[in-house]
Amino acid sequence: MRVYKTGEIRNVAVVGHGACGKTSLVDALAFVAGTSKRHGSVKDGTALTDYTADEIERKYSINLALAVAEWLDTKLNLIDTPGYLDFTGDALAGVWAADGVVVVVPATAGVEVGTEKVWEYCEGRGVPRMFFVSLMDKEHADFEKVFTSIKERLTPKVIPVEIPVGEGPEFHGIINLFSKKCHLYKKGTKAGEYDEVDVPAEYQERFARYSQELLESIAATDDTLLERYLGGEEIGRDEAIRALKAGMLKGEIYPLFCGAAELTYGTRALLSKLVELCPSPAERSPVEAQKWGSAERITLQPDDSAPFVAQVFKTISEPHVGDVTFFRIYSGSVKNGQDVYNAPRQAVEKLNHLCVAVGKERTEVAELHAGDIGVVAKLRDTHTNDTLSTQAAQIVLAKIPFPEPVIAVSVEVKQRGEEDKLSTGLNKLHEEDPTFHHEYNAELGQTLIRGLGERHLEIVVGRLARKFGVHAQIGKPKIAYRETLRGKAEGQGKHKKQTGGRGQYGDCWIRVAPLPRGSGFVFEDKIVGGVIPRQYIPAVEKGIIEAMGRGPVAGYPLVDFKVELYDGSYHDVDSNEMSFKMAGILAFRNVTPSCKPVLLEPIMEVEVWTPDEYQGSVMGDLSSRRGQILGTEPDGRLVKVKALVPEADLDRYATALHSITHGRGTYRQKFHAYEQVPPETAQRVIEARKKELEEAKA
Ligand SMILES: Nc1nc2c(ncn2[C@@H]2O[C@H](COP(=O)(O)OP(=O)(O)OP(=O)(O)O)[C@@H](O)[C@H]2O)c(=O)[nH]1
Ligand SMILES: [Mg+2]
Repeated sequence: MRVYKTGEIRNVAVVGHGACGKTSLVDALAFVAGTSKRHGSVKDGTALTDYTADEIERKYSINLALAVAEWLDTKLNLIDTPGYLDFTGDALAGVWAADGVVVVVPATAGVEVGTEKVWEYCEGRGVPRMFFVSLMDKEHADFEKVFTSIKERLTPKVIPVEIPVGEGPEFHGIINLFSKKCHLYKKGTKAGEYDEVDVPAEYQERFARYSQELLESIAATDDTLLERYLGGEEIGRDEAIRALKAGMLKGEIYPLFCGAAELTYGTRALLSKLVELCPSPAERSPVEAQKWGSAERITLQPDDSAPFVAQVFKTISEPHVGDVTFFRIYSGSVKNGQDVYNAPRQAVEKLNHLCVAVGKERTEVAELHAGDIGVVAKLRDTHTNDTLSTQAAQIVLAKIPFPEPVIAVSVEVKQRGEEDKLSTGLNKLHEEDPTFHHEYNAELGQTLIRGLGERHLEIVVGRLARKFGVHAQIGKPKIAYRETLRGKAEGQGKHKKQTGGRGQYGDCWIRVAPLPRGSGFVFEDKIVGGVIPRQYIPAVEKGIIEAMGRGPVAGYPLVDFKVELYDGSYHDVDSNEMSFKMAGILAFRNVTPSCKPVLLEPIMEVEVWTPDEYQGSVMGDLSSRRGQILGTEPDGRLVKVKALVPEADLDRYATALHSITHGRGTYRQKFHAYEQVPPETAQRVIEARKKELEEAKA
């Protein structure tokens, strides 16, 4: 593959809801362009950009992947992204690295949740977009319906540049509104070949209507053009294309194309339009960056003479290779083998074997120009979202705002002794995938992993086994229960041991009383007349603090109570700190069971956003989770439901919400307070805990 200059590059992300045909489209574009020699298929596991073992097995995309289509002396860097929301981090990364986006919408289903999500990402990045109505050959394909659904759910600024001839199994041609020609495909066409004919008579009326709409929409993006158009002047094709491109850059118009990637129908026209309409890296709106360690803002010039600045938007670790890093150059150029600098990590990295990627194949190149996308293996200290620059320039880009995890499960190794390997593996996986998080919770004695959905975490566990040889199983995260007291009591703790030589003697009397929620633990020294010598009083407190880690109800930490130390006795020879600490522990254990102890559980404040048709089901479900609805209010096109729900009843809530709202609901939760567990639930918790403590002992 030859090296392309900035003006000859187009970085295009292909995004859309799951299974809308993105991977098939990318494969077809690379094949029809001739860059890829085989027309692969998702079903057969041969698609260019679904090449990892996980993807071949499951037949859907998990990682973003690159392909190249060389067309009209231009290199299209095609970024295939996963559609499932569990992997939406990669869709966002793809949009981030691109200068233009193809939003794929299936002719059979129209706009779906995943389409709305990626649309949001595109809006956030302000990147020019076009639509591709895919699967036109499938049963129930309906072009008009999809066009309407885009207008209603995404943007009124969408405008068809092509219209299909036939739909579903009858789909066999595409009319181009610019060329005023119709392309008819022969059954069994290999690479999108067609016969060019005049617009068929029965399509003349539709053609005229859509052509007028297209011209009006384009003219509306430019005042002088509009004036001329209204004055009855003819707008030529080239001029219209130029205006369309300019309108796309301003986010004022979104052209729509159609086809069937598996049959390669519509792919040639799309390739040409990607070259013509997407901005080259030099034409996109400038990207801002910052000098490392200072507030100085810099506008990056997509120009070979500027300092090298690139952002890592994806890392994937491959068997026998290690980490493979995908980066997008925002300014400057880079040569194979060149040293670059990762300023925040103060690491020099050598770009050995600088490559471009086409699916799993990597081709070494001598250099890459400003704006291009490159791939390099075996960097030492560089991870996803890092900026690579030069030691002289030390520039950093704003980070890609990856989504926060919504679901947590616990993991534990199946084989004892593999804990270290587990934590190394989890660290590596987080560096690859910033939407995956993990932590060890010492209180619960559990490792928790967090991600964007159950499927996401399943894949992570699969990777742990495959890449790091750690076999782990997932489970329910434990709940950090607490205990508190509702009554007062007093009593003694006495530690006395007479062994051969010097004995042990400590004796104390305490009064225990509840405190308001959130007060913590208060210790009061009420000893008079030195019945316990000064130096032993802190030892009593220490004993109680140690003992309160295991409360009287079920061995959970006891909170919000006061202890008054008011009496005791000592022995001249046998008393020491250790003995008084033991006395404190014993006193706590003797007295607290008489203080009406109760179990507390964490209550979360949950905010759910749902389309209003699911509001009733969402609220019903929250109530069935012992939730208390606080209120509802409209929020944009959605309704926000606010509720207090015990954490114990929110296990895998993301999955439940997804199914209740057909994927359209989202939620956020934060800790609200500890509240008493109702008696029937408490009984269950206590029994489960007893079993757990016994197992831990065994
Ligand atoms: N009939 C028909 N089926 C297609 C076409 N393109 C793709 N498909 C099928 O649609 C399914 C999904 O295609 P993919 O290309 O994997 O879709 P995707 O958008 O990459 O899916 P995710 O990666 O899961 O988001 C596969 O079974 C394809 O074989 C097409 O043009 N016509
Ligand atoms: Mg895919």
